Amino acid sequence: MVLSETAANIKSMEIRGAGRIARAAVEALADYAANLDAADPDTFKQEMAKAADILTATRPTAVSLPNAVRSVMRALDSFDSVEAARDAVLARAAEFVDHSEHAVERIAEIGARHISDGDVLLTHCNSEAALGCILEAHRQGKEIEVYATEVRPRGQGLVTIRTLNNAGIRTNYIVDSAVRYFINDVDLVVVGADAIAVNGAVVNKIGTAQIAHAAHEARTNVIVAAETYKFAPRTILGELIEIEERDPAEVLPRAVAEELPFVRVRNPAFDVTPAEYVDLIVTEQGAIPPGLAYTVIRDYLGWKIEELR
Ligand code: RUB
Repeated sequence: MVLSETAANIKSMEIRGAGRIARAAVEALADYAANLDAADPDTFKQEMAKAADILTATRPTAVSLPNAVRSVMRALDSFDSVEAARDAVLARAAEFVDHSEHAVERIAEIGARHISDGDVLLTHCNSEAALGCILEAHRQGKEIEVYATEVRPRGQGLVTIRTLNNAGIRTNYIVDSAVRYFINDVDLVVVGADAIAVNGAVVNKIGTAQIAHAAHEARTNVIVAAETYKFAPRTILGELIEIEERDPAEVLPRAVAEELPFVRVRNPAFDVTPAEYVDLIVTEQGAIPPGLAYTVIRDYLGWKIEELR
């Protein structure tokens, strides 16, 4: 797929979910590098940087996207030929995709350990990392039941219930606002993440914070399944994670909105769940309490506070 097509598909959410977005961006960068004609390594690098910017500008919240793109672009640090630079990009991109796929499998194995036989789970949105844990627990023969939310306005819950149904997992499909009504029937909330801040706050699909709040009130545990590249390094500089606000027409048809001049439709795609509502973050490197988010940023993303100026 050409770069502009991948960028458009990420923006329109044809490609969606933080992990898939990261892998698609990396593959698009590799494809771009493979076909890029450049007179010298500097021009090659400049053109690659422009391509990287187009991809990172598509959706602002999923930090997996800039983290993945940066990891490929770092391969371009110093080269004396275009061919060597190209090979380095292709190798790094393949390495990232491979790492990402293995990370999801590893998270599934680790996450499944936290799911017990007989558990009733609740998930929100459509996260391959969160679903990986649920599917793996089921594969291990644990008897589980799932509540899956509808996920207004884009309805990602439909993708989730199809996957759960195809696996033969007993599933209850509920509207987003029914979470508190059912939370006492739930043993464990399992969700994914688009970004995790240094203080352990988790950014995920809009509604996650309300769910985690209801779970906290009901003393129901919340686990977040997230690859280490979902951690946001720049939050150690005090930067906030930008929350994407999408087209109001996703919530209310434009024709109806035009009849209501005093009504402004707001459509944030994500929200922030405070660390105190999160019990565990399952990464491919192991499960950590949210308070240890900095260690992931330091040890796996290579950002050390003592090296920041
Ligand atoms: C998707 C979403 C998912 C995370 C994690 O939002 O919030 O929970 O991206 O997914 P959107 P994964 O549908 O707006 O992209 O575990 O697949 O990376």
